[in-house]
Amino acid sequence: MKLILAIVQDADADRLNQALVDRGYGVTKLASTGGFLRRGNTTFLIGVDDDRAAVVISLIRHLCGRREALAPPSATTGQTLAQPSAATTVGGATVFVLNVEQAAHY
Ligand code: 2BA
Repeated sequence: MKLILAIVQDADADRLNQALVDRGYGVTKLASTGGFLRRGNTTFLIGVDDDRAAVVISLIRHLCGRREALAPPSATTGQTLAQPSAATTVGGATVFVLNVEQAAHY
């Protein structure tokens, strides 16, 4: 068994949570804070059988990984609605995969 520890952006957390629950994975979601930027982020604890870990990691990568998105016009100073939106990088996930020695539900 593996314990996947994934630190993701708050904006991506609900989508990941729903995707995992829909697929029957057990999930714990913690409110966390990045030590460097001191901004809120979300940490997931996901315990999975070894043969399902790759699927979970792939979901995290696709739903929460760094990607390009268009910023709304109002997010750019002085930009009007007629001007094209600027592309910006959003998301980002830090993932640790740990071997679990023992797991129990009492
Ligand atoms: P990332 O490396 O993508 O890290 C995003 C968040 O993931 C981190 O938030 C932290 O909450 C967690 N994290 C990353 N590496 C970790 C680790 N080895 N152990 C435990 N948690 C870890 P922040 O600490 O606020 O960092 C935000 C971003 O600032 C980082 O993005 C990185 O691009 C940059 N950064 C972090 N530490 C830095 C440093 N010492 N010097 C320069 N840039 C740093």
